[in-house]
Amino acid sequence: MNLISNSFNYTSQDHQEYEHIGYKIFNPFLSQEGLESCRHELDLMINEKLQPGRSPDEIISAHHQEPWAWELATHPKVLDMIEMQIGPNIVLWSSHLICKPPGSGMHIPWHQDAPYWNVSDGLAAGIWIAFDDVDATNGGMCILPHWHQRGVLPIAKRQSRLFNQEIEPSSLPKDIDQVKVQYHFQAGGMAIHNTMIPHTSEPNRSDRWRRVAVFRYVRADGEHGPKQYENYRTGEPFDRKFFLVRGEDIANRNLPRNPFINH
Ligand SMILES: O=C(O)CCC(=O)C(=O)O
Repeated sequence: MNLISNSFNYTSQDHQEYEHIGYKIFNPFLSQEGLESCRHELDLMINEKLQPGRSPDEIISAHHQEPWAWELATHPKVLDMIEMQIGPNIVLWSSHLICKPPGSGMHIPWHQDAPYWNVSDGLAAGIWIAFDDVDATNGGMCILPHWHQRGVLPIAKRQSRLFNQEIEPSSLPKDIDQVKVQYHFQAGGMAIHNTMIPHTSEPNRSDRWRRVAVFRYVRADGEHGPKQYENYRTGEPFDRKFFLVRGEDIANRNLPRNPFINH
């Protein structure tokens, strides 16, 4: 099966635009059969495998367990794009399925990714894939174009389990509603955003699902900080793992290459 649309090709012009504006949207990205297959797998995960009581917008690093997510995150066309961003030695370190059910799902405050993670900032990259049509009403994302060039913005603490910090509101533009870009996606579309670009998303206020996957990568010689996640099926904690998905283990960390093979 062709997971990814034949029309998707990350060119050097796309890359220049991404570096300049700080984000870039590709629509379509998944092929029709790829989209259907991913949606089928997501339905199984949400309806049959998810630990009762766990929210479907907090499924973190399920690529350790779900071959379809691994296959998508490590697809050669995806890695070709990531290689243009961070070089040839690529580590996959996180996936997040942020599936906001109709009339629910979390509010994600304005934040920059890099200061939030304990992995290298300038050396990291990510990809955001929509499995449903996504817009302002069903919890779509907003970003501030060009703001990746402004360095780390002041941070305010916030009471929340998953996002316990946000950009200090006074550091955001006064005319934010005019300058922010609201993502409008058709199901199967994909976006990349610079790890320093401020972004946010609202709860899903519509009667439609908003299912999205975010995969994150870092260079093999970048900072690989520790963190614990919870198994989405059982709630059991497990350590963040760094998989070398392309290139060489240049920092000699004995990185595993695949979660489905015993190393
Ligand atoms: O998908 C969203 O709602 C927000 C995603 C996000 O914050 C991220 O990709 O860092």
